[in-house]
Amino acid sequence: NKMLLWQRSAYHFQPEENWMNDPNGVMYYKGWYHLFYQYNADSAVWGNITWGHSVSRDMIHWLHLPIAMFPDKWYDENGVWSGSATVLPDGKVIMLYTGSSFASAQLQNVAVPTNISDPLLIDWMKFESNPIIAPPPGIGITDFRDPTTAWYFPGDSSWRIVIGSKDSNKSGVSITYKTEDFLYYDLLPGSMHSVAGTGMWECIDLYPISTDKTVGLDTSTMSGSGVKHVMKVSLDDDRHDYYAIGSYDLEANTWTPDDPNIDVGIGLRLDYGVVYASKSFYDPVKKRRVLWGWVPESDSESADVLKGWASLQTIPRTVRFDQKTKTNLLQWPVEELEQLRGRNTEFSNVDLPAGSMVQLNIKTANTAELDITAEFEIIDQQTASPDDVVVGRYDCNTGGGASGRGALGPFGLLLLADEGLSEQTAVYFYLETLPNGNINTFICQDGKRSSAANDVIKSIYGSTVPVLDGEKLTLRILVDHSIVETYAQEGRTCITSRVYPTKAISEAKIYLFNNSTDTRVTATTVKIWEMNSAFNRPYNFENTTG
Ligand code: DQQ
Repeated sequence: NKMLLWQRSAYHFQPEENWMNDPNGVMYYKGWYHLFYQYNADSAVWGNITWGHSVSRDMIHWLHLPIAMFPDKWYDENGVWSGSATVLPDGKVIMLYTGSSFASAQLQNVAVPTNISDPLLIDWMKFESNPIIAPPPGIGITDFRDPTTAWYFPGDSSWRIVIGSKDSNKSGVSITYKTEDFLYYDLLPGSMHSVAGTGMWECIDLYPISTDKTVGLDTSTMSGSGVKHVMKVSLDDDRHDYYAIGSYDLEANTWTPDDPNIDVGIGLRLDYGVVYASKSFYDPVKKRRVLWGWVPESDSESADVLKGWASLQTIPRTVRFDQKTKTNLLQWPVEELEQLRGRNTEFSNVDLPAGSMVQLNIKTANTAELDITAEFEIIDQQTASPDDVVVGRYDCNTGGGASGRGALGPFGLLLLADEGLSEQTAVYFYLETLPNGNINTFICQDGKRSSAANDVIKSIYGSTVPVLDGEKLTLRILVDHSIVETYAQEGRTCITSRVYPTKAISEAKIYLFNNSTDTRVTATTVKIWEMNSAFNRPYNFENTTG
């Protein structure tokens, strides 16, 4: 089936077949980036979870290795669930993960490489003393999972990890353990942080960021000037990743958000599309923090079974503090992605009067594999009529999408469009005027008309994006068959969604559009690169370079 084959990605990570979910144990080791992932080797639906394993020199081209861990012990018989890697100062690697036991209790375990001189880390050994942590009193046996990377506390020469859970009032909580040897663990009193009403916290990530430098920080960098800590949680109840920027007090083991109104789980989302269960690591080679996220399917389970696979990972993203706004992270595709950029077409100063649409003729028929950057400027900004001035009126999901019309938007791009425009995926800005005259800028991704199929989820995703005085409106969009990833204003707000066109699968068209009622917009520059495919294949053990 041509349509189903088309849906496979050309440069996003995916196994050759079957089901994948969370990224696990991401790290750099002896020249290779390692990605492990929740993997069902038997079918395209979740179940029988093992740890898939792939390696890469650049996080773009991947070589698949044998499965690293199987559910072969009583304590992980029901699945080798998510976990994280810690690379110790002496080079040893510790893998902490959750086993779902034969009785479905969530138990924490340790695995280590059998041979640490093997850069590929093919064979793994589970500790004799597993499980090393069982749910503490007051915590449900099925609400205790996904240990983090450990960080070092020089104060008492021990390591700390956190594990997510919920308490009896359905507050999300992070539970901390300390260990000196990764064999014995002590529960620290209290909870490092908790937020009422957020439910089970899956896949917690806690890491330092620099507020005055652009480099990333090793997970054990705890203090020093300009160090803040990001806490990220994946909310099981609403299936989204949330983060907040705050301070971590290592002595007291408490994390406090900078702004309690946008605490973790109730404020900023890592991605306003479908990304879930993300995890970051520190890359010592390029001194940066890199983040991965699971991108599930939005089609039906039967379609997944038919095509024989399900899920992608996001393009690895560098993540750092936004030194301009000081309120959010900046996420951006790792620079290595740019080596895949091929033929390029550029447009400048495309005039977009209110109600206009301009087709972009690009020098490729391969409109399913693109990297696009675009900048917009508003000319003749209309003052909104008093009727338009209602705070909080606009919302991407209910705002009428790309075809709704307002005084100051929507305007942006139509991608993966077929000849008659019956199929199209729109990425656009929408500006809302507030009573004080300030502007609220939204970035939205409209998949309502992305497919003629009726067994796929078609939504409009998005949120506000900070725009500072004098800034143009900027976008970067990665199109890779069934995935569209949008980064607005250098990655202040990100949206990733899945699309399943039925007609716009060959020679799809691209348009610029401005659907506002009376504002003129200029697309000052639009650059479109055709992307080359990244190889993504089994490791060749006969050839030492893979
Ligand atoms: N996926 C894993 C769990 C985790 C969940 C199981 C998040 O460890 O909480 O496949 O997607």
